[in-house]
Amino acid sequence: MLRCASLLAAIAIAILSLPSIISVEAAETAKAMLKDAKGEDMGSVSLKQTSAGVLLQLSLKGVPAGEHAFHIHAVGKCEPPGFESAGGHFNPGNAHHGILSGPGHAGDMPNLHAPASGALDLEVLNNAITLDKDKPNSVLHPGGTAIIIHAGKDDYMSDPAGNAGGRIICGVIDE
Ligand SMILES: [Cu+2]
Ligand SMILES: [Zn+2]
Repeated sequence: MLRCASLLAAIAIAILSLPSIISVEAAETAKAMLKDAKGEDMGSVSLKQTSAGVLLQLSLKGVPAGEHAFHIHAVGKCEPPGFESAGGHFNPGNAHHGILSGPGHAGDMPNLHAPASGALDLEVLNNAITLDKDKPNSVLHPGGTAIIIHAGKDDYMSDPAGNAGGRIICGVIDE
C-alpha cells in the first residue's frame, strides 16, 4: 500500500510538471506581418525552429525592384514612416556588423534581390538566432524584435548597419 502511494505521488508530480515542459517548447514557430511606411501589406515572414537554426520563409509583394538589406532589428516596434523604433541590429553577441567583417550580428542576413514584379518567395536559414526564449539569442526576448528591409543593399561590412540606407519595410516578430 505504501509503495502504491509513493508511485501515485510520482505520477502526480510528473503530470504537474508537464505544463512547464510544454511552455518551454511552445515557441517552435513565429511570424512577422510586413508593412511599408504607408501601412500597406507587403507580405509576411514565417519563422520555424529547426535543429540547424531558424528557417525564415519569406513571401513578399510590392518590394521595389533591386537589392535590399534584410535584417532582424533589436526592438519589436515598427513606427512608420522611418521605423527607427526598431532600434539597431539584433546583436546579442556584441559583434561588429557584417559577414565580411567577421561573424557579424545575429540579425545580419543576405541581401534580397527583388524582381520587377516586386513579388519574392524565398527561404533563409539563420543559425545565429533561436525561438527558445531561455537563450540570450532569442528573437522572442522581452521587448521583441523586428524584421526590417532597407532601401539599399547591405555592403556586409560597414558598422553599424551595412550602409543600407533607409528602412522601407518593417514587421514585428510575434509568436
Ligand atoms: Cu537593418
Ligand atoms: Zn548588422
